[in-house]
Amino acid sequence: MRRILVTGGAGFIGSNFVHHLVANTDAYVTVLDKLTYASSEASLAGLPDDRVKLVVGDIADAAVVEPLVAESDAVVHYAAESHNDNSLSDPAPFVQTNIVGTFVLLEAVRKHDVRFHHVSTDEVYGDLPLLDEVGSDPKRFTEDTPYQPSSPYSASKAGSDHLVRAWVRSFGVRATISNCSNNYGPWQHVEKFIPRQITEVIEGRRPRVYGDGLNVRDWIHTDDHSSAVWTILEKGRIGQTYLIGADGEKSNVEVVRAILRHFGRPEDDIEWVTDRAGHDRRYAIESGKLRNELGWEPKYQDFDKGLAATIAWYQENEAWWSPLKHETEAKYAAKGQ
Ligand code: NAD
Ligand code: TDX
Repeated sequence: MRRILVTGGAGFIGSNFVHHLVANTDAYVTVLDKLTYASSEASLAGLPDDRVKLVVGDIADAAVVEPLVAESDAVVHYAAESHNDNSLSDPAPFVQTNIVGTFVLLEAVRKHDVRFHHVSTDEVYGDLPLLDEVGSDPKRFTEDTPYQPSSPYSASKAGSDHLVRAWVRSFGVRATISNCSNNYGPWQHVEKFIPRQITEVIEGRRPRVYGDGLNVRDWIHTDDHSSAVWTILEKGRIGQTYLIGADGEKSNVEVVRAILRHFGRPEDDIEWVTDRAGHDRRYAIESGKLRNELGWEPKYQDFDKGLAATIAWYQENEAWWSPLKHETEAKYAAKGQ
């Protein structure tokens, strides 16, 4: 796998994977990215020109996709519309990019018999009850959990997963799928929960928490997501799905309190705002298959340490996120969030 096409490689997680490839493999990387509002060319700065090339284009455009796939040994597919709140305001680009875009890529890898890895989310499984609602049964998602997506975003990702599974079974496409839990780390857009709260506090406002704040997310550092995807690409069995998670369950209010503590602010200095429609209650990943079968382990086992490093990164990179902040907050303000 010398030549790897990374779709969405100028986004938060895709760009982290490109850095991972350059640092840990001898692969040549082509990034195909439409450079939407969520992308950041700066996240790819400093990478060697003779190893990484950026092509600006749409994954739903077969004329762009086909020749790039034809010259690749593998495609790792990150490109997506990724934010649940946006999918509630305007679902159309989610269906177009996440479903139609994945279809176009699948047709190209089928034609040229190229290895494909599809990056997806645990949200395709819907949600779980909170632990105190189920007593002693700490149920988590596994590869066998039935699909039950809640939002236009998660439904579009579920649709894309189903397309990949069908292309494997019907056409023999050499594909794997991973479904990962919530990522955090540098270069995440300020619309997302952790960067939004860090930057609200840096700008002197209160963190803004939806509903009762008891919703649980299973946090993983994006470096660990990248090493897991590379492990699956190298060693995963064709046609298989692997869940990626690092045992990082935390309620939203716990995360916000950790951020406030870090800045020496009172732990109850929270702005409680309108809940998200259809808000999933709890996500939790059982990642035994990936760990036992492929020998993967996360490096970031200490959330507080990973969070402190992420806060430091946002403090040092205000020039990057500050221009994105105003427009993002204006959109939230219009919805009372
Ligand atoms: P992101 O929004 O930060 O980045 C998405 C990238 O895709 C951007 O660079 C954007 O320009 C590009 N893109 C969007 N539409 C495109 C199109 N039509 N053609 C080409 N490029 C296009 O997203 P992210 O958080 O980095 O997520 C990356 C992938 O990982 C997504 O598939 C997402 O579903 C999945 N995922 C994300 C998380 C998470 O916590 N963020 C967790 C699990 C899975
Ligand atoms: O301001 C906020 N306040 C708040 O309480 C925001 C932006 C979010 N939240 C809550 C909603 C969720 O319970 O925080 C939690 C995390 O929210 P997001 O960052 O929007 O993530 P989530 O909806 O869980 O989805 C994320 O993880 C799975 C990614 O955005 C998806 O791309 C990925 O598939």
